[in-house]
Amino acid sequence: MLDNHFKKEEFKKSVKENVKMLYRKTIEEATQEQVFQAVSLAVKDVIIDNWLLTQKQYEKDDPKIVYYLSMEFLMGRALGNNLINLCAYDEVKEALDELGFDLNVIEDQEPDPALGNGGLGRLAACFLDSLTTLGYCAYGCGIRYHYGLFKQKIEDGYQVEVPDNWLKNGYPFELRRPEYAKEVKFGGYVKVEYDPATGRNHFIQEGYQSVLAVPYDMPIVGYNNNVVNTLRIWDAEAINDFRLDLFDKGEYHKAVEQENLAKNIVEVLYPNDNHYAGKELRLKQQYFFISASIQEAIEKFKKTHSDLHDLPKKVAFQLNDTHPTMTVAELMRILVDEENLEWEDAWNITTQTCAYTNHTIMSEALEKWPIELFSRLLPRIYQIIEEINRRFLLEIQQKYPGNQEKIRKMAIIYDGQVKMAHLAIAGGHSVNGVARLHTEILKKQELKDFYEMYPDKFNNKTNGITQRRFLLHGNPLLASWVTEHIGAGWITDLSQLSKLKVYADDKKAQQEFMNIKYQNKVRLAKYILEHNGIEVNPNSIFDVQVKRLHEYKRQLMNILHVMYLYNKIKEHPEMPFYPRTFIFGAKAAAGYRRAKQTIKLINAVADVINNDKSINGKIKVVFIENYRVSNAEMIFAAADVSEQISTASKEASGTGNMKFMLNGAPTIGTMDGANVEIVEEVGAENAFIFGLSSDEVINYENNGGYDPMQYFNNDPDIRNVLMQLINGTYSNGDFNMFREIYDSLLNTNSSDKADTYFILADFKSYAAAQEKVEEAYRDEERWAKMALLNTACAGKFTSDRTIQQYVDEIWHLDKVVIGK
Ligand code: CGF
Repeated sequence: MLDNHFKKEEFKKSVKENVKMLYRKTIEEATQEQVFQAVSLAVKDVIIDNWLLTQKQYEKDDPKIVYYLSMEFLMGRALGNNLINLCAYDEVKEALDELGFDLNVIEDQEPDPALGNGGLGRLAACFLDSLTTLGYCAYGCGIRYHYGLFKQKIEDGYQVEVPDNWLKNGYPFELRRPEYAKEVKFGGYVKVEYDPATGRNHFIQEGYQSVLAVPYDMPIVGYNNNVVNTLRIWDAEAINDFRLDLFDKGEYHKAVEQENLAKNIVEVLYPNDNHYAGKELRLKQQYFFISASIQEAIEKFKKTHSDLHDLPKKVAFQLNDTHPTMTVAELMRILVDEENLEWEDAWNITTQTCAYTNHTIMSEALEKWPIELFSRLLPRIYQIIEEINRRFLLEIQQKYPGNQEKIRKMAIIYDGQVKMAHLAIAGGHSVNGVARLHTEILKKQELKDFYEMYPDKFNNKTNGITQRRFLLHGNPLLASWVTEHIGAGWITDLSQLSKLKVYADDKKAQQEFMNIKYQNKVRLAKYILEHNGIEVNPNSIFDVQVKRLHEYKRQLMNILHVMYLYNKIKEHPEMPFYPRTFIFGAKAAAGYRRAKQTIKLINAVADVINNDKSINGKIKVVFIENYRVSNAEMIFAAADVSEQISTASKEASGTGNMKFMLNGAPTIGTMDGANVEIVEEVGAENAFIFGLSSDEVINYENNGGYDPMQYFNNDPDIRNVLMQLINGTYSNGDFNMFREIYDSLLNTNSSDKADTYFILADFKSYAAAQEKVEEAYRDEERWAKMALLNTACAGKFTSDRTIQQYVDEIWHLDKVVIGK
């Protein structure tokens, strides 16, 4: 470990050597980026020793392995996090100081590996951190997208997407492993050959195109335990770069086809969160990384085990949403076609090995692939799914004789489509939601029929976050304060935070806590000034909503409320008003029109309000460009108020809510997702809850009866705000700029449903909750107590707890101790 072996002079020497080797420069001549590369290589060198040790221990202990299969891993920067987990952050900072460099600036040189969209991908990253810190043998399996999630620029208030070329300068923490490359086949047809010796049919894919999946490994460093696990992301290369034989025959197109297939497959991450786009390339991406990962897992298993029936004892495949559901069919293909197992045996092995996590009930996120596309691209996999479906339907018929409705609702293949969630449920032994409320909604509503048929498969695993990144690294001042008060145990056992509760009424502790918050606000204010050119007052309330932009998350309600407050201040300049800074950060999927209009609206409102001298800076609105993991850490640390205002029932869990809480920001929110459990932990008096309940929302959705027009007609404040969307107040007189948003709320022009996310229904209770926030904030002691208690009660929301529950109830892994 760096901590034990860390020798400052040696480290400095190795950094200088690396600069020389890599760039033929002295350290004095090197740029900050070059020093970043050199420092990272020096750190990687230490990590590799532990990586090797971990492999040796795994070989010796032969523990059960979990493969966390995910299209997304939103890792964030690695250097700082690795140093934290190696317990070498302060030492390296010192070493760099002596070399004349600032570790913070060096960390800023690292591109944010943004191989994910939002919560789902960041969850996967937190899980790897926790698995490794807890000492479990785990592989993350994903895709090495050449372009991660786009970088967001704001031009004239609009989002502009800029490609994220994160590999441009080479990424120092990855390791190419061509020796583990796998062939993945697409297209062609299936030839059936009867083998009289065995009496079995053999299925052979012919006329296909193939690509070579080449893995790159990234180390995942456990906290202070010498364990290093692996995130294995697959890149695609052409099998034989250029088919010269075809070229000679004049078939130039065919010759380049294989190469193009390889190039395209891993080129870019689809920028959708909670939304399925149904693109052929996406299906290729899914099969590509799953086939390579499952082939590799089976090959690895067979090196030390002779009987594939033992697979479930040694291997768990966790499907992060339906994106990796192909696992079920690919595993069946390998077991039946390549390993010659009987179907029933293969099915038992598969269902005992696979488990599925559901992350959303949003219907637009449900993956359904047209049969035509699926069977053309993956002919053998499609046949296998047909057979799975045939047998599954027989099971349904046996259980519910004559019930066609059940077949219609539960079939894996129906109406010309392959339904991935149904395959994932049938093909695994566990289905979990990501917060208690979400799991209950799955059981009662969305997956009711499946729950009725397989009640034992269903379970809840409330999400969590890693405190190592989101407190220890992101908020060093608060982290040190916590350690001074309760010791450092919280770093690996977050439940110990509850020991802070005794300080809730302690004036000195309160002051220190709020002083740290203030310093973090100053740090963020500086960032905002540098990046947005907006001066914000660190003494104002920092009211923050950072997350993906989605209608159900209701950034629109937030900004409408800002407009409403502004109107009030303009009408009653004398009324008491505690200064507030409303901070937004959000990327919208590139093709998501309404979301992009909302970004424009936020920026337009910011423009008007921030430049209105008459309100004396009482309100400021800031839209932070390019919200991502690295600036998120700083934003959470500086927040006073955490906006978690989704329409109840729509946010499966949320994880930003937990990061705010950990950093001492009370929640203003609906009873949705994990907010419910946050309130349970911290107490309703330390949060600001408002709005329709999930039952009320679901009831309106199922039975109708919601009329947003009533709110418009009966409430002059609401009417006023909505009219400002179409009277040019925020658009330099352009009546049409925000017309679509207005229409979406009232729908004066079409027969579509209006205000699908119940913004007008919740608006006034949101405004009332916001008044309570102000009242509470004015009372310094009360606020300090609330903030401190939020941190003290955040123990449940560590991903260490979540992972331990996955281990105990789904994966059943063995703990490994290095050097035992
Ligand atoms: O997964 C989400 C997030 N948007 O990525 N879903 N997906 N798909 C949910 O909407 C969040 O509520 C959840 O916290 C996250 C991780 O489970």
